[in-house]
Amino acid sequence: MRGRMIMNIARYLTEKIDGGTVHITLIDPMKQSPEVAGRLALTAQEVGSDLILVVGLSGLAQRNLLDTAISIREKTSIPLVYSPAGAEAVCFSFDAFLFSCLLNSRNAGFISGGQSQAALLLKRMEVETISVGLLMVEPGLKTGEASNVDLIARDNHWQAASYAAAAELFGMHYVYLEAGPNSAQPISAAMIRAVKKELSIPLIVGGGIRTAVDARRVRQAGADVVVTGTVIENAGYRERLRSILSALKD
Ligand code: 1GP
Repeated sequence: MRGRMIMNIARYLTEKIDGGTVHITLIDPMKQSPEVAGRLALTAQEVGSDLILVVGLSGLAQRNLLDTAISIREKTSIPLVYSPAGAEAVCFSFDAFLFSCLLNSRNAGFISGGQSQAALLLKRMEVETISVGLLMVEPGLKTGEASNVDLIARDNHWQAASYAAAAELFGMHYVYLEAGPNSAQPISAAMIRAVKKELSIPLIVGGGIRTAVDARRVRQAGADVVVTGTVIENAGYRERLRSILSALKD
């Protein structure tokens, strides 16, 4: 059963980052039942993941979100955060909300439109929000297509660093470099280094991180926070996740 603690998630993350690289386990509620989502989150916690991030993509049903949040909360005690796409599905069984702006989308709905639908609700509920400047890098895959992104080329380090610097100047708390869920490879170490060099806010990196080698490379290049999703959906996920965690935390 989840030992419930009122916690400031921004402070929790800052302290964790000060102590090393943070790992986030991403769960898409549309990919499995709430029961299974709870079990996956428990495994993530057992192998040392620092936080569970539930993503609300278009088409997510309110009921599914609620049941997934309840199931994860019942089984885990690490922070549980929700990243809503808008106001289509929102529930307040979370410790904080990621308030993300997809900076390189061509569609204003992904930059501020969806966010504005949820903003007043989040303010009135007085929940903690953490603002994130999200940057989609090649290949982007389905998520990149669905969000009509002007993808940053894998080797265009200057463009990635420029967007990241803009996020910082906008006052965002984090920059998130995303290669797209299930990407064949993670963001390159060279791009991570180039972005990190220009930033004084923490850097999150995700997409295509499957192995300890990937995780170590991303960490050594300068990622403060590493996000994995797909790895937990496949057979043998406990061991895979365990080796990713040891590459991040050793
Ligand atoms: C995290 O969206 C990604 O940033 C998830 O990517 O599924 O490839 O781990 P993977």
